[in-house]
Amino acid sequence: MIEGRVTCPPLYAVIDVDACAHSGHDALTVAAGFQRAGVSLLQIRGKSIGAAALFDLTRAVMTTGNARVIVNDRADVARLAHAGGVHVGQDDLPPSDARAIVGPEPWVGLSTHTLEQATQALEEPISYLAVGPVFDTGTKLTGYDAVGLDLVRRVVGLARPRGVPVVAIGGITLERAPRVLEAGADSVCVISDLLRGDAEARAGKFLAALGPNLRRS
Ligand code: TZP
Ligand code: MG
Repeated sequence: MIEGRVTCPPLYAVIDVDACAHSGHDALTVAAGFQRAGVSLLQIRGKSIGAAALFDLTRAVMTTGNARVIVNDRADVARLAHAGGVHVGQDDLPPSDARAIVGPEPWVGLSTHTLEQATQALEEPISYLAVGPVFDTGTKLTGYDAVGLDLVRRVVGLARPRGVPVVAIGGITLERAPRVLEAGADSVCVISDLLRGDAEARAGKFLAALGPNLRRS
């Protein structure tokens, strides 16, 4: 069961607290810069921080612009922060439980890594479906090999008739991003390549490269 159809913009930027620290960026500054650049969908990912710090960062990011802010892993934090949604993985609370916590309006996104997981995901009350890692990435050890653009195409083939947007993640660079949308993904979800140099300028380059003409090719 899908709760309601949503539209994902071509760029879904993830503010990963650890990736920001490792590259010398301040997470809140990055979030503000992304929003100035025009990013309208953000995820806050804080694997090494506690729930209180994740809540504080989420609330702070929500005051720096109008982007929809999705909280990684923690439906409780998303609800308490009145965030725009929660993103869960295969080992987190199942989407039905996350949905029960956040309620009907906020988005619930789910990570998948195989065609079987994607098929199962479409029976869940999700707003969008993520698939990856599309390419090799140093950011997260998912335990899965890179799935490639072929799985993206297959998942899009399953999800589009159901009206569920597909978000592709993993190893997506500025150079690769247009090909990912050409494969049918609605959005590219990016962590590390957005932190190369000036994050605001990098986000602007992604947005310029991912013109509306490339969506839903
Ligand atoms: N899930 C699958 S790959 C990945 C996540 C969270 C990491 C993506 O990071 P990057 O730096 O954009 O490859
Ligand atoms: Mg998770």
